[in-house]
Amino acid sequence: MRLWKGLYMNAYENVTNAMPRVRGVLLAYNTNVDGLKYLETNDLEERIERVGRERVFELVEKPPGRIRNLEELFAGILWSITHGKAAEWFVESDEVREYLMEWGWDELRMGGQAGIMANLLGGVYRVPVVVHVPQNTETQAGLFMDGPIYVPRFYDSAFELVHPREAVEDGEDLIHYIYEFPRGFRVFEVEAPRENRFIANADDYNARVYMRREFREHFKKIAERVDLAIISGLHVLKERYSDGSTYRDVLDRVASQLRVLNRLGVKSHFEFAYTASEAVREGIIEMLGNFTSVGLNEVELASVMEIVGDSTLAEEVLNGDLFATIDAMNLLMDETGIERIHFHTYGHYMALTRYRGEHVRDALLFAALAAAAKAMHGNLERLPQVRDALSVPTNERAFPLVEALEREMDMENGIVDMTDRQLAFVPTKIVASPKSTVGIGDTISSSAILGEFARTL
Ligand code: 8BR
Ligand code: GLC
Repeated sequence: MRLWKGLYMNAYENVTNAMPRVRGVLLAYNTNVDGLKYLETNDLEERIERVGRERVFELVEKPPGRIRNLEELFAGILWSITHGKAAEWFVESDEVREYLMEWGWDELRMGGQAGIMANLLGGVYRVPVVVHVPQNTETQAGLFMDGPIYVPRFYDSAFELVHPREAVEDGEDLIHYIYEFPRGFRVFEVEAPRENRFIANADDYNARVYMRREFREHFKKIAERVDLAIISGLHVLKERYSDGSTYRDVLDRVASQLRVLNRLGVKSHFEFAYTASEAVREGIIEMLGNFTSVGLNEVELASVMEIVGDSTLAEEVLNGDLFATIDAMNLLMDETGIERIHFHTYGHYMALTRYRGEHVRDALLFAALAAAAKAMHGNLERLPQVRDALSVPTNERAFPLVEALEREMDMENGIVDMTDRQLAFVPTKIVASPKSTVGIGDTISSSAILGEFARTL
């Protein structure tokens, strides 16, 4: 498939040439510290034996979805390994938090969608970004790369944007303990069917989508500095909190900020993440029409279909059925009125848009290069790393899907023209032994929306 090689090269050039046109991107709300640990079989088995192997295995069958003791912590880790699936549970016990801190990490990294995108867009792509950082402690601030990355600071009514390292404050380190394992990783009789991670989330701020005062009181001044906003972090919302407030209070605040963005003509992208609560998911779907764009993976699209479609369609999406996935994207667009839906899965991405143009496909190709570079290096530091990903082979397993789309929908060069919509499809680059997987989804979605948007300026 020589075609894709040429398309990939052009896409890289087109997108990187256009990026300097972007004046600013707002990234909110979740920024935290990720403590990454690459699991080791012996260490993990010993720890599980110590808390009681039998009990832990029982809990894997009935996953509690939160962590109140060590048995639940290890059940979460084992559940992820057994299924090869990502999961994120809250740590509700101080004792477990202490244990996690002592167990430690191999590497501290920027975490949270907003934080990860800030380093990518500002630090690697050099596009100015304003980022929401709930607790800008020394550890947190130290994880920001150099570059045009800013947090707002207000003095009375005066306002300035400074790099997070110039705005360090006292506060709590919001640590998410990330346990990464490779495909084939073994613990006792369990073997991981694919690489993934389990997250033990010990963070009381992002859990409630904490919004800093500057963002609540001066949002308009911040919004005036940007032409694109990427919103994330709502997936962790609970239906009700102990002080009587609910997820609705948070969604209302987000909706009012969205109105400000829309009035100012700022384009907005919502980055979906797996949202356990159905009520919260429904609340988010109701708001989607006020965004320009949404990004999601197969698990997330299926979970949305449970609400706007039916469980059969959800199941088909989850099983990777291409045409069912396209139906689901169309249905989501019908139901919400949103202009752009970007779907990513292992091996290919699609974008359904209410407008046309090769820039949509090019942005997906650029995003696939960024994802491959991220998988290869764990942390992206320089734009040439993205360029180097051109040498990673294009995923041949997606070629039958390309042929099916060419046959059934007259796709040409990755683009399907529909009466009032366009579908772009790209086979991606897959790195054989990825360093880690956390943050790749964020890299894909933010690179694609930025890459596409830059070319419209
Ligand atoms: P989510 O976390 O939103 O699911 O995004 C993860 C994405 O990372 C997948 O959809 C897939 O496209 C990409 N990815 C994974 Br996982 N492993 C990869 C690899 N080894 N090379 C390139 N992309 C990968
Ligand atoms: C979630 C996690 C965070 C991680 C991010 C990566 O937001 O809470 O720790 O960095 O996902 O996508």
